Amino acid sequence: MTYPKDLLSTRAIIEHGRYALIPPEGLVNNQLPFFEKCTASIIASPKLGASFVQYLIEMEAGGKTTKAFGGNGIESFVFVREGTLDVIVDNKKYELTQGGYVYCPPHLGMILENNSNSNTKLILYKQRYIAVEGIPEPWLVCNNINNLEPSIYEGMEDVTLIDLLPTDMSFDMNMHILTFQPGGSHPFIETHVQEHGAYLLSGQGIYYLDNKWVPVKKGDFIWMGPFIQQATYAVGHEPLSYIYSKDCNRDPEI
Ligand code: UGY
Ligand code: MN
Repeated sequence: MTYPKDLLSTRAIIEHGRYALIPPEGLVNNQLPFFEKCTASIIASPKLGASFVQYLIEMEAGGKTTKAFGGNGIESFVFVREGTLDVIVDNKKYELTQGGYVYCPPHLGMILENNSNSNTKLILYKQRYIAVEGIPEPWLVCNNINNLEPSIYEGMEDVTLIDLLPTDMSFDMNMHILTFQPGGSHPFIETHVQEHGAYLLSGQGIYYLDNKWVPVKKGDFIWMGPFIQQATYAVGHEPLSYIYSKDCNRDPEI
């Protein structure tokens, strides 16, 4: 790093409690307890207004966590953006490659290990599970997005959706991947109670957030709070694709 050639500027937009756009250029690395040979950027937390915590983690070769992440009522999720990862839950090892993921239910925690010779890039997520009497707890899910068949989104051939977790009442969250071919868009501007933590895996677009159009691209993170107006048009030459969280299957408390 050296002095910039021009005035300092940023595309980041932070509206506490409403929404945020966090581009990769502004990310700052943190050290976390029990994460060895890892750098972590915390991209969403209750301090922003989110009900969950989301991280971008880079694990060096030999990097690992030395204490279980999640458990005691906290459900967790890890997705491999680049490289490979071993995830150990309940003494069982799950070997992930790029596109692989593990969802860990709230009574279990996961240990992460990079046993390869190169860096691994992860998306990590945790939130407090909302139990409902009479509904069984969710179960561990391990898969790779390359094994899942995308479905056509809202009848639009150039937009596809992948659900990473089961659409079962036991689950109070899901992770999805939406992919828009250039020129593709949402069918309408959404306004809904659910939050999203969205990480852009590829492409470029113009995103409608809180009644403003904002340019976005690969590597950006968008937090959308409850009832924030949202939709996108994909632009450029590559599909716009993002992985996003969504809370589901629960009746809000009053
Ligand atoms: O599932 C969703 O709510 C999704 N369509 N939202 C979004 O892409 N902003
Ligand atoms: Mn939405």
